[in-house]
Amino acid sequence: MAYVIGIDLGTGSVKGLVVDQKGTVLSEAAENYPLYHPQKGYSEQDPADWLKGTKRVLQRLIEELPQLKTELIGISFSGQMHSLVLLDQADQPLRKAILWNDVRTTKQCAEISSTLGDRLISKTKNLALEGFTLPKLLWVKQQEPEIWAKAAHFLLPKDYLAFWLTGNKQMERSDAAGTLLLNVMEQQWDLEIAAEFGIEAKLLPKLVSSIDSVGTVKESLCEELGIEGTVAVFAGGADNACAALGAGIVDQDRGLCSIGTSGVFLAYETAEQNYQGQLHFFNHVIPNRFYSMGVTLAAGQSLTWFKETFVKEESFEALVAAAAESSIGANGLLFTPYIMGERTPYIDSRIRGSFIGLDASQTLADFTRAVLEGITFSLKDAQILMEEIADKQFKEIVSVGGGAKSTLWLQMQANIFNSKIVTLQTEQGPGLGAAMLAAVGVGWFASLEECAKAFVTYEKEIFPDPAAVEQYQPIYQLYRQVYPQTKALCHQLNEASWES
Ligand code: XUL
Repeated sequence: MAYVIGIDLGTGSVKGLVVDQKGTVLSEAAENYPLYHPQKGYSEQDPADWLKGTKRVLQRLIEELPQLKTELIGISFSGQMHSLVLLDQADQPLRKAILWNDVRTTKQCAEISSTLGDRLISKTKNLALEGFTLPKLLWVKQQEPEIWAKAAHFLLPKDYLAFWLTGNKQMERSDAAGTLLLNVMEQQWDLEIAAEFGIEAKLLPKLVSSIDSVGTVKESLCEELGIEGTVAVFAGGADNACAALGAGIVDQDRGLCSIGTSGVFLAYETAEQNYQGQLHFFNHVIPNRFYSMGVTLAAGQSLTWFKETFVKEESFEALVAAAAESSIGANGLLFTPYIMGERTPYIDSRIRGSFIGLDASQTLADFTRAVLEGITFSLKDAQILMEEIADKQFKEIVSVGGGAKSTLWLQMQANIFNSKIVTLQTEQGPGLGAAMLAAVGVGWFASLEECAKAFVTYEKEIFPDPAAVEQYQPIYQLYRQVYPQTKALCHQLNEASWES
């Protein structure tokens, strides 16, 4: 038997999955690591923790399945996007990694937008957001010149992991797309942008594609782990692209709705689109393909906040199931999930959420239902942009994460998106996408599409109820008015100081 491992280097933990040629997951292991917040808005991680965690994951997988020592043939990765790893001449990290959810770079984003003007969207297909990598590079250059002077290479988290495993440095394109230094359609570094911001070309790593081989696991590591064979390492992909692959988003027929802490609505793209930065637009892990994506910053987080604040003792399952006692439109209550600011369709870090239409007759069930509906409406905003700007017509939407765990919420998605919803038989997230990259890399399949046919199985199918679809339409139109009508108020609240 032969096996591959998919490693998902996330923000909270690193997870590993052992997969065989049929796509069966034989074993899983995960290791957590800390997040550092040295100042408000800062979010950092120690790259050494990623390596320690990954080594432990590999050790645990090998302990559980000792045949991996001789039968493991390939490894690939999925990684948190955008986070900056800066290395010196001797390939040592110069500082902690500055993560995708770090928001210290507002000034650098403004500088990028004003310097590049229209070129920003035409070349990178995205707007300058605090989370992306170029603003982080500029921040280090401006705020930590002594570190910048020693910078010899920059990598993204999973590329650093590939370097640790193989000794070879490169950056893979679906991740490079999130740096704002890649010309997304040409799939090459944009040397004009780099030069404009004083980033020397030698800092930019060699670009590779997701299924490209980037070497083999180093001998010293094989010895430490007890691996006797040769293990090929493949470049891997950005976590959202790998999650899409693992959910079978390999053509235009299927969209993806993923509700975790944040929520993502994602579509496969074959060509350039004119989203003007309202949606993210990145390279897919499938060669020469792309994906567009809308992000609701606090999707599952809105529900968690609501539960923890008002009904801590209740379980999620019971709380969500009880929302069935309410009805479409939550008895006149609307919720907007902007409790952490928003990305799509409004890039606004100062907007905040609201409950609108509070009435003395409303119950806990109405409030819970309003939260579920608000999160789903927010993801529909991305779907509408895809339909209106790119004429997308999804045959079905794959629902994963928290939104796929409740029958009520699944039916709500079908009614609000007005689309058939499907769920996955076993949900493995981006780690399965990473394993699929390795599976194609080692030659088990001729293409990622072929691998998806073999590895991804759908389970439930939920169809929209035409009467409910109609009832939701005017409610969604009201929801769309909440942002413009609360924006000024929220910005003023945000600026006001309530300290006495
Ligand atoms: C995408 C983004 C996040 C990270 C999380 O633009 O910022 O989804 O990839 O890992």
